[in-house]
Amino acid sequence: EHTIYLKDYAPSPYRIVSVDLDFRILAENTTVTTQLTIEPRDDTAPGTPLVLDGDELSLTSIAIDGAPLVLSAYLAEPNSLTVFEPPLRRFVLETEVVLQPENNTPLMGLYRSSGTWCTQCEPEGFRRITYYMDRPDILATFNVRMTAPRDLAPVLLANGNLVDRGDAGDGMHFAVWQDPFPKPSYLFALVAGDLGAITDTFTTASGRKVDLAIYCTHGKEDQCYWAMDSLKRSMAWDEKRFGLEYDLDIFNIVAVSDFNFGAMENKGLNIFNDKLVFAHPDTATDGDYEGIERVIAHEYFHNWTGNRITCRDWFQLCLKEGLTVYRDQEFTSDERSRAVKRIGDVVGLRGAQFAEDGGPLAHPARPDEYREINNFYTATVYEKGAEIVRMLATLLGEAGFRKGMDLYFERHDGEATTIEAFLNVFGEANGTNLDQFKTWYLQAGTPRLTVEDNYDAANQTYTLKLKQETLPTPGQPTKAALVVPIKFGLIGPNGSPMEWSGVSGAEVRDEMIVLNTDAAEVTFTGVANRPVPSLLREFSAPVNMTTNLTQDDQLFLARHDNDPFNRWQALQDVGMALALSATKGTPWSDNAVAALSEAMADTLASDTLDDAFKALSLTIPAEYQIAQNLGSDVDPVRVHEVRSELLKAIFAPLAIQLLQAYRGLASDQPYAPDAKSNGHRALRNRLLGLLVASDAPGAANLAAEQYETARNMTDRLAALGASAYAWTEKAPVLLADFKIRFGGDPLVLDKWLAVTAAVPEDGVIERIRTILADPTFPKTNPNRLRSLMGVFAMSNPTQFTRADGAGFRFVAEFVAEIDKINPQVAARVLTGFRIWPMLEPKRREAAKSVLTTLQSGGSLSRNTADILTRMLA
Ligand code: BAL
Ligand code: ZN
Repeated sequence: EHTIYLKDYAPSPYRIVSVDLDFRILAENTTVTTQLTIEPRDDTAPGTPLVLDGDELSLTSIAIDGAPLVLSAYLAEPNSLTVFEPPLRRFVLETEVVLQPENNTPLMGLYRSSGTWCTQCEPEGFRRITYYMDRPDILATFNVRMTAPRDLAPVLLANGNLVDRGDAGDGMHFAVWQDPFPKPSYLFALVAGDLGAITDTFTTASGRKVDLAIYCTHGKEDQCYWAMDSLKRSMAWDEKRFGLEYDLDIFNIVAVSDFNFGAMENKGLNIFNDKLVFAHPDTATDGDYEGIERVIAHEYFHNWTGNRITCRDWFQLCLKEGLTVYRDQEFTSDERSRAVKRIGDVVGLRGAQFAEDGGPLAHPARPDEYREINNFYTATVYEKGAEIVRMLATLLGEAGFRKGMDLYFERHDGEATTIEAFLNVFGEANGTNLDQFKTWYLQAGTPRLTVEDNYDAANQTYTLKLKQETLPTPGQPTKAALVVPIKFGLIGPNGSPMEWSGVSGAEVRDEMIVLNTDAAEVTFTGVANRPVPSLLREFSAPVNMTTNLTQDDQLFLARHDNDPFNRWQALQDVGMALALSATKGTPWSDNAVAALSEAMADTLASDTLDDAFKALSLTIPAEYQIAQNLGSDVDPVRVHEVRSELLKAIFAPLAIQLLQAYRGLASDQPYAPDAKSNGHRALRNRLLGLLVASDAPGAANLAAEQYETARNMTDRLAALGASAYAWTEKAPVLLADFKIRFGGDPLVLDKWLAVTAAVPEDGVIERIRTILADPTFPKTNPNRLRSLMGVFAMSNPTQFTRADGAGFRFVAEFVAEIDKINPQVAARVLTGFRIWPMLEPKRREAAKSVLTTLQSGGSLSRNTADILTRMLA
C-alpha cells in the first residue's frame, strides 16, 4: 500500500483561485459541473501536468476556457484527472461528473441521509464530488449553485451567504451561495432536503447581527433548543475569552441521521450527527446534554481554529483538533465545574488515549506517515493534542498563552499552516524557546513519571527524586526527555500548605516543577516536618505517575488536598493499588479496605464537596484501567472478578449510608440540564449503581423501581444500566420494556443497543447476533453499528476477549461484512483489538489468529487493511 510521508510535502505547482460549482440534483442522480480558475505558481515549469484528485468519479466532459479538450490532452481515471500541458497562465478548467448519492454508503462526499442530500468532505470526501486538488493548502473562494426538485428539497443550503434563489421550472428551484472566505475543499458543504428549522439571532461585540438556524427532520424542532442555547453561549464565550467574533451574517447547523463523525465544522454550515443536536429530558441523558453543548462549541470554535487558520497538510491535523478540543474543554470548565470537567477528561484520556498510546496503534500527535488519513482522527490527535496545548498554557501562564494566541491570529489568519508556526508564535510572544517542548508532538507513548520522596529531619530538607521514561512505540525505539510541567504542593501534618525557604535541583516556579531531563532531584530546604506531596495537580501533564506514597499518605491527600483533582486521584490510587495486588495474587488486608471504605463514607458525608465531585469519587478504577496498569498477561475475567469483589468489600459495609443518601437525594423538581442538577442526579445514580454492584439487600428491586418511576432519561437509563450490567433477575424484563417504550426513536434505541452490548454475561453474543440478524436493523447507519458493535469491542472486555475466541471471531466477521458498506465504521470497530498484545497467552493467540485470518481473507478497504497491518506489525 502507498504510504504518504510528511517529509515529502511540497506545495502544488498550480493554485486554485476560485471555484464555481453547479449541482443539478435529481431523485435518480446528481450532475456536478465545476469551473476551476487555476494559476501556475511563479516557478512552475512549462509542461508541468495538472493532477487533480478523484475517488470513484467518472468524467462526462472537460474543457479549458470553453474549448473541449481532445482525448490525448488528458487522462481521466476514477481516482485522478491529469491535464498534460495546461496553459502557463490563468485559465478555467471545466469538468462534469455524474454522482449516485443514493449508493454512497461510505458517507464521504455527497450522499443521502433519510432522503436529505448532504455532504461530508473532511478529510478527502470532496474528491468524491468533483476532480480537485483535494488538499488543505489549496484555499479558494466558492460559488455554489444548486438546482433541485422543490418537493424533495425545499431547503437548499451551502457555505457562506445566500445571494440568489428562485424558480427553475419543471418543479425545480435553485439557490446560489457564495462564501467570501477562501477555504480548503474539506470545509465545503451542501444540504438539500425537506427540513424543519428553529431560528434565532446573535449580535457580535462589534454589532454584526448573525442569523442562526438549526435544521432538522420535521417534528424534531422542539429538540433543538438546547443546541441553539449552547451555540449562543459558545459565540459569547469565544469573544470574551479569546476576543474572537463570528465573521459571516449567517450561521447554519443541520442535523442528519447518518454521519461518520460527531459533527463537522464546514464554514457557515456545520453538519451534525443528530445525536449531538437533539435533546429532550425524556430521551436524552445529562451526558447527552453535556455532549451537545461541548460539540456545538467545538465546531463553532473551529471557525477560527481550523477554518480561518487551517492545516497545511493532514499531518498537522492536531493543529486544529488539539487546539479546538482544548478550547471546548475550557468552555465547559467555565460554564460548569472546572474540577469535574478535568476529572472526566482525564478518565477519558486514560481510557482512550493511553490505551492507544500503549498498544500497536500508537502514533505521535503529529504523525510523520500514514496510509489512510481517516485512521488518524484519534484520541491521540484530539485528546493528547489538547493536553499538549494545555501544558503550553500551564507553562506560559494564562496571560502568556493569550499573547501567543493573539499573535497566532495576527500572523497566520487566512493561512494553511503547521505545528512549527503555532509553536513559534508562543515562543516569540513570550521570549522563550519551545524546541524541546515540541517533542510532545513528535513522540508517541505515554511517559512514565516516577517520584520518590525523602524527608531528612536532621537537616530539615525534603527531596523529590523524579524520573521520566517513555517506552518504545512502533517505529520509535528510543525516546527523548520531554518538558513535563508538574504542578504540586506540600501539605503539612495539620493539612495546610507548607512553606520552604529554598529549592534546588530543577526549575521550580511558584507551585510547578518543570522536569526537562530524564531524572532530577529536587531539594527543598527549611522544611519543618515531613510533608505529604500533592503531585501533578490538575493532571498537569499526560503521564502515568507512580510514587512511593503509602495508603495513609493517599488517604490524607483525599481528605486535605486543596486540589480537587488530586483529592479524587488519591482515592482512585488507593483502589487501584488494592485491585492490582489482588489481581497479581496478594489478597488485600481487611484494614486497608476498611480505611478506604471509611474515606469513601467521609467523602459522601462531606458538606463542602459538591454532588458531581462525590459521584466521581465514589468508585474505583474501571477494568480497562486496571488492565492497563497490569500491562501484560492480562486475564480480563480475573480483572472483572477482582474489581467486583473489591467494590463489594468497600461499599457493602456502607449499604445503609448509601441507601439513606440515595433516599435523601430524591427530588421532585422538573428536569433541568444545569451542572448542579446534573451533579445531583449523577450522585444519586452512582449510589444506586453501588448498591446494585455490592449486592445490597433489595438493591435490584430498587433499581427496577427507579426504572419504572423515572421522570427523565438520565434516571431511567442509569437504573437500566446498573441492572443490566449486574444482570439482575429483573434485567431482561427491563431491557425488553425499554425496547418497547423507546425502540421507535433511533437515538434512544442506540442506548438500548449499548446497554445490551456491554453486559458481561455469556449470553451476550447470541443476543447481539439476533439483533444484527433482524432484517430491519439498519447496517448503513454508523450510530446503530457503533452503539452495538463499537461498545461490544471497546467496552465489554470479558466477552470480547473470551478465551474460546468467540468474541474475537464475532467482531472480525462483523468488520469484514461492514467494511463493504462503510470502511470508516469497520476500521474503527476493529481498533477494539488493540489490547491484544497485553492479554494472557491463550487469549493473545486467539486474537492473533483471528486477525491473521481476517487479513489473509483479502479484499479489505484501505481503512481496515491499514489498521490490521499496524495491529499485526
Ligand atoms: N473536523 C472533524 C470533526 C471535528 O473534529 O470537529
Ligand atoms: Zn474538531
